[in-house]
Amino acid sequence: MVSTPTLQTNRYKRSKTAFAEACQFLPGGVNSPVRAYKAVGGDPITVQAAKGAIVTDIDTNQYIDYVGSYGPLILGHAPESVIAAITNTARGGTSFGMPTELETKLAAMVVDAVASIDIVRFVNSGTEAVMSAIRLARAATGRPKVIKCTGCYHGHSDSLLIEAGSGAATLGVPSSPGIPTQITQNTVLIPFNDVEAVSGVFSTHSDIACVVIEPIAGNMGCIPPKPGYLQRLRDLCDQHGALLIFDEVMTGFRVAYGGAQELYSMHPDLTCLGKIVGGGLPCAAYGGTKHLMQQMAPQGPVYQAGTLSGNPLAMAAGIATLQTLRETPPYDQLDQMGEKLVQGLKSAAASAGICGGPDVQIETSRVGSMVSCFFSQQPITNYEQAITCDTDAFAKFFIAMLGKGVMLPPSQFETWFVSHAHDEPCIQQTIDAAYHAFVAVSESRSTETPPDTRS
Ligand code: KE4
Repeated sequence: MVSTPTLQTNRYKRSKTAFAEACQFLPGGVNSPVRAYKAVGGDPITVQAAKGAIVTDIDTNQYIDYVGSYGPLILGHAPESVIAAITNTARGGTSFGMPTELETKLAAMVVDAVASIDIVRFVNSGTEAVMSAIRLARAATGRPKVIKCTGCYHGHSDSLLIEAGSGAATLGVPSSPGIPTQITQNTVLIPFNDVEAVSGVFSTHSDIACVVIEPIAGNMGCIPPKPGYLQRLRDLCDQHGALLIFDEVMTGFRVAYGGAQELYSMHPDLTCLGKIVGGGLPCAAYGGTKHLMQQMAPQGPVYQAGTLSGNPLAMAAGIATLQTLRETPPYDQLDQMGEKLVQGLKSAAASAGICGGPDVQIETSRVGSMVSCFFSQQPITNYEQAITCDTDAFAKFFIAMLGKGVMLPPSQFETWFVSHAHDEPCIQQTIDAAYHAFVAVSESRSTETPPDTRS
């Protein structure tokens, strides 16, 4: 009998102590909420260092890492080329508040890689990139409203931290205190992968500035667009004079060198990038046609600025990362390892009696090196379905995998990232761990007392 997985304190003694100390100085002990393990329970692991596919915590436990810093580390942790670029650049200074040739070099690489981008502006986070792209769309169209999908995450700017009101295509209500309804009233929420909902919004609102979307959803687990969905968004935006913004913060350089827009042969008006473009340092970007981007200050009237925007260390890390991706494209290997992982998860679940049973089942999803394992009895194509997943089962799976040396993102609604450093032994070790974790989940369900449904 496999014991119900828990974070045994002896293995994680120093992490537990470190987290308690962090909680004295940081809200919830972290600098980004998902890291606090609220969705899976227990105290988070504190990292000592990482290399390739392996993360080492401060108790010297080692893990095969599928968090990958939530996307930037397509080459794995601390690739030599990136570390050398950062180190060598740092010796010449870390920030100037003045132009450097590194910014132009990375900008030229982004323009070369992403077909829809002629001009690009670097910022420091995906939040800033999407917030700025929406500001530009509103300025360019003279319209206030933004259409976004439930379950798509575009950072924490006020316009985008919203939940659906009653019904599907309604004006959003703030999902966080501190956001005035006057702001969220300009954001219309629709389900992902639902063309009719988009068409309906355009037929009832004539003041839509843009549709902002993750072309492959990565923040409710990995959910690909249905065939034809993205093209219909493109057509509706053209028909109604709105701009189409692809938030490729996660998918940019991840699913193809040219991002999801290359994979699906799409041409958005504005594209937001992040994560990989900075090679693991704080960097993001937004870009589009010359006509649109020349409206950004100081060339045009639309204001956006940033002290560390285009900072030389992030530029150097981004250049080194994109050079590797361009010169030795890893995408075929990432696709093969991703597929091997997904097939292995499905067979491990079946062997553990998870699939097909009356109780816990899994649905897998994958686009390239973006992978999800939903604890669900139905395929997941949007947020409304994703939130029906068995998050308790996922939490047990997460803890059991951690105990077997596999570090997953601590939420059912995060995407797993396979990196170029994840080789066949890594994938096989993950599959073997998953079998034991599925057994633990299955057995914990069979021993749990069923909820008292008589009352
Ligand atoms: P940042 O502001 O966190 O750099 O980027 C926001 C953002 C924008 N667009 C997409 C598609 C994103 O995935 C993100 C951030 N992704 C999350 C992971 N689900 C970051 C992890 C975190 O919040 O700690």
